[in-house]
Amino acid sequence: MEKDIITVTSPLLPDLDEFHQMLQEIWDRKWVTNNGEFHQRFEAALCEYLKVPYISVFTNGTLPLITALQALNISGEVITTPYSFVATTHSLWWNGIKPVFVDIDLATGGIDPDRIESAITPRTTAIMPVHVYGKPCRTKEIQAIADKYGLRVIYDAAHAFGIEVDGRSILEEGDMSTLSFHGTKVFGTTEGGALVVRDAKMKERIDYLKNFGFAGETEVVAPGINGKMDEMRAAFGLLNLRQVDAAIKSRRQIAVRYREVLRSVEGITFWDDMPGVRHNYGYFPIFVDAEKYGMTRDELYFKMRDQGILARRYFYPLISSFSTYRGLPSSTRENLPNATRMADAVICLPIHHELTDADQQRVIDAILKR
Ligand code: T4K
Repeated sequence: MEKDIITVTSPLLPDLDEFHQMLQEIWDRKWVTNNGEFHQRFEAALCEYLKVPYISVFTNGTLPLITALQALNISGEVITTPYSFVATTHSLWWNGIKPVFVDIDLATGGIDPDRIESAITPRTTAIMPVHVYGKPCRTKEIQAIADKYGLRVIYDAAHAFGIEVDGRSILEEGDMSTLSFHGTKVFGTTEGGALVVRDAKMKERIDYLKNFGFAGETEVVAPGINGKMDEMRAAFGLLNLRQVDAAIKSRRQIAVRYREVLRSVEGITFWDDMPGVRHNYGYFPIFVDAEKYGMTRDELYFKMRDQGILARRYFYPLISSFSTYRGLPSSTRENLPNATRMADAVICLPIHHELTDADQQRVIDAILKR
């Protein structure tokens, strides 16, 4: 029955009356998209909340990746990881760039900086790391390599809304960072996304690129795309910004409870908070060691599913194993032992702002009673 289903996440929804009032304003203005008032207010509010200087909002979290690569004229080969959502690598493919997969670091799930240099060739132009689950990558080491070889760094920070390290936004790392505001994220606008950039000139370029390349009524300065966010979603985002802190707080309580109970379960591991990091608890991945736990990851996953608990195996299978990418020289299991291991062990448990104690207990019981 529908009410018995526990989903991995649930969208953060604004108060309907407040949303209706904002819709009324849009109706009154008769201005629905193309850098409208809510769009401008949303960008300003995001800069303040996220502590970043310049942001450009988009209609989803994939177009910012594609646009970042365009804006920085990235070509040839880009180093990335296969432990992500397919959109990361697809953005390279859509720009005619060859992805070069480098293995991840088991402590962060992000790219292992120690393995980057050996993957650099004369065709390498950039690195695209992923702050997977919002866990910060080893950004200092990545930047040092990028500086040494003159490479750009574009972070896929789709999961990293509001993540700070020692009070500084993680989105300030590298040349650019992208965000996803998909409904499944901690902070959402139904569909949506953003690109965080360092200076006003680049923000202007991005704004052209997401508007077909138009720089004025009659001038097109680049082959841009349509990535503009409409007024309805900008209004949705403005309202959600008011409640995202409360949502993160609720998610944190759920993470704390999972850790308390699961710490003593043999064969189940997970990550603790990192010192100095403000986390957003967007995901709660656990890793199943079949031998110690007495059940494989998939056995546990399907058992939960049978009980109506829709946990997810993010990110299994690895991107490198999908048919488009399987034939790449860097896609072998031998090249990607940690990513393979993590993808084979992971289950992301249900975590969201509305998960009840009773439902969380059902998830816990499913794991404990094996
Ligand atoms: N880079 C990374 C690292 C990403 O993770 C993503 C997206 C991107 C880039 C690209 O950003 P976007 O272009 O998507 O903005 C979801 C999302 O569609 C996707 O945004 C996300 N990553 C990915 C990790 O997960 P699915 O296929 O898992 O979604 P779905 O429809 O199965 O939903 C999962 C659960 O969420 C459902 O069981 C119930 C709940 N849900 C979902 C929706 C859509 C709701 O309760 N309400 C809803 O409206 O992909």
